[in-house]
Amino acid sequence: MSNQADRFLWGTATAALQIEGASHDDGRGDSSWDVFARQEGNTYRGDTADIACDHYHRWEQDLELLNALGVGAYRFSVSWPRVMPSGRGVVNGPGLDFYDRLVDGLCARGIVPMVTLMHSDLPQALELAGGWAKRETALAFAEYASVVHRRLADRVDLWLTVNEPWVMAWQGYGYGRHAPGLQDPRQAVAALHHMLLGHGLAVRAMRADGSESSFGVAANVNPVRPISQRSADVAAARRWDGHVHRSVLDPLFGRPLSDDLVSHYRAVSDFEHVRPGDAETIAGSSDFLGINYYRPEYVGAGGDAGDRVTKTELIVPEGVATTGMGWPIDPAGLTETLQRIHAECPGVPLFVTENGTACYDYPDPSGLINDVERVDFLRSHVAAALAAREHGVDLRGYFAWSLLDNFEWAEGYAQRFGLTYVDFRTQARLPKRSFHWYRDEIARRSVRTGSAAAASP
Ligand code: IFM
Repeated sequence: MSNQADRFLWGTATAALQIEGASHDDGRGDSSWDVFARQEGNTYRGDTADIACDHYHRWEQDLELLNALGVGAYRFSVSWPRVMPSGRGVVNGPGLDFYDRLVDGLCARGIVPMVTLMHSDLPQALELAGGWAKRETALAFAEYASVVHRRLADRVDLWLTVNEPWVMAWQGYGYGRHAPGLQDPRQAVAALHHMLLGHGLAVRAMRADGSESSFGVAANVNPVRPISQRSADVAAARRWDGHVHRSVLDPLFGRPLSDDLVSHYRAVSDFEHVRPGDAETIAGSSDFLGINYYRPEYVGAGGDAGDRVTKTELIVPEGVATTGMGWPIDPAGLTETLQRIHAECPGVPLFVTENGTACYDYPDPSGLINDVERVDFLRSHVAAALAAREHGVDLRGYFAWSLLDNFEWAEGYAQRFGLTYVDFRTQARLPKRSFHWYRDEIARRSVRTGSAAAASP
């Protein structure tokens, strides 16, 4: 990996669709999520990403927030439909210029940029042609990736191709909770394959450009726990783990899909979308891996209400503390996850590319946001990440999700993940108590530009 990636990076993360707004400015095309959110019933109270945090116009103010936070790195995503409104072919100059300015602004402040190329906002023109269920989308992704890389690679070393491919494939094409809202497991299996293929093709294209860049995927990884030691529940947990994690990590790191997984997917897919050579394109294409960690999942053998593909059911055990999203809070699960991936993918540097919590935040009469739950969450999870590092995991950085409250997909603006409170009526930014805690924590560890030694507890 490149020099920048060798240092421990404390950062924060966002995604284009969740913060930028300006959905029709300067030639941007619609993404599948813009269209999905505008359809009744798909998001909380019909919230859309049309304005979001208006970051497209307020980016300099947001860079000042990063500066005040003292982060060494910032992970953001590029909006494909802003750069290529139809997904392929014509490049939208003003769209690409925006990211050029953003990267310049980060570099001027001594903040290392980490770029994600695809964070759920597929150009709608490609979605209408079949989206990720079609192979052509993987080819188009490689073209788009190369366009962005050629423009920014002189200043950006760290590149994430796709964010949470399992979530995009299954929540989008399999379970219908995210764009494009399909409930078709067959398409979900194909979509996941094409996202991984798109990653491999994009990395190949970007490597051909010649640069110091390092490439990875940001994968959602949770510890999967059976709800009991009954053999049916233990087997269900293994199936769910295969479905959510091994389906992504095995192809990426050159392992064939395990038999148990293939037999479940065979019930819904003929695998005709897989071509000779795909496995080789996908394998060996990652210089590092991003881990998005939020919670453990408790799994039991499913009844009718559960997942039809894997015959499993997700259950939150009684008495377990949860976040605003209803997700169990478990910092030890982060240490466990990092150690697991380190063992399964030896020699692969890791980043925690997302970690955070949704709380019911509100400003008190004096304008202070006293989000003590988030401070507790971050404190315990930072310690958990560093514990993994002490146990030998090659962890290179930690990115808190998120810099700003933002558009939380189907939850709209109801769930706030930010270190900074956003008043969505006025677009005022109010740093929360957790912002100040994280700032002090970073300063205490003296890693503004990432000295690895400073990551001591
Ligand atoms: O907001 C999302 C992000 O876009 C992807 N990872 C999970 C976050 C919280 O749900």
